[in-house]
Amino acid sequence: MQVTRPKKVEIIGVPSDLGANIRGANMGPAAIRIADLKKKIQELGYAEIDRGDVAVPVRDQVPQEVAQSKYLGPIKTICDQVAAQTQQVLEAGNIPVIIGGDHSIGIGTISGASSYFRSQGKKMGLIWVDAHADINTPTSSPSGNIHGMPLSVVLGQGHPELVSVGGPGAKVEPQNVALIAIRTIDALEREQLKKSGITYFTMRDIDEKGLAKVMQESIAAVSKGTDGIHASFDIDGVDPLYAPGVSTPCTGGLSLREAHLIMEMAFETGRLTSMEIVEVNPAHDQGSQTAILAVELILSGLGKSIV
Ligand SMILES: [Mn+2]
Repeated sequence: MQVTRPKKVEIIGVPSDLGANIRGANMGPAAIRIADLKKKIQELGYAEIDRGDVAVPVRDQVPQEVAQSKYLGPIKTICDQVAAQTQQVLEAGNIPVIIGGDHSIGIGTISGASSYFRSQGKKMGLIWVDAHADINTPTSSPSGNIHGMPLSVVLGQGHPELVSVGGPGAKVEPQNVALIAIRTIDALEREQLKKSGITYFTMRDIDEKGLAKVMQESIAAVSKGTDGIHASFDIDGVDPLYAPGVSTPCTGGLSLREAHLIMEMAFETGRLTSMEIVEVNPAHDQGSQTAILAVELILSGLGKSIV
């Protein structure tokens, strides 16, 4: 007889917008919770533990020299905490769901998940959904904002303080990374992307191939030789028509159903071990539309299906 343990989801809130120059993503975790995240996860049949929010300094209280460093020190401290918590949840056999917060927090989530797999001599794959490539380095970035750099960092490049979160070096291998829905890339970042060795699909690729095919190819890449998959879903990957509450909206994005299909197909691999939804910015939202979408995408990633 098959014995199944009760499935448990653990929420980690990361109310930080320090990685962005546009403010407001720090309110994302509150808006996502208010959109009934807990209740809806429970309705899906999971036990749910909310671990609360990771400590984040108040932006207006941070000294000016730290602000000029683009909040590098505080972001490192935040990511260290996120990494430790993500690893703890995986070690407990539970599913970490991280709610942001700007995308710099992905340095923490991915480093923590990677530490868990590496401690067992295993590897993980990474599905990254985004309008932007987030693969800038301090030398390629026009703005220096750290939320444009997390993918580079987890591939082992960029600020050494951030690369060292959760242990030294790259946290994922480029052949196990799939970047989906990109459509706005900085000039020097384009070179970074091309030489990175990751699999990437622009919106044009999605137009031509269809999202199901893009996901099949993505899943093949992130599954090769790995034992788990982390989904890092930047809500700005979705078209602003459906997700207006973001800091950096880009038209020409994913439709509502394409966004869901990504999470549904990721769940169906049976190996989606952790996920995060980032860049919900309630200061730019229309009503709670974007926070509600964030909850719905999490549910698709946890196995909610139409029938
Ligand atoms: Mn992003």
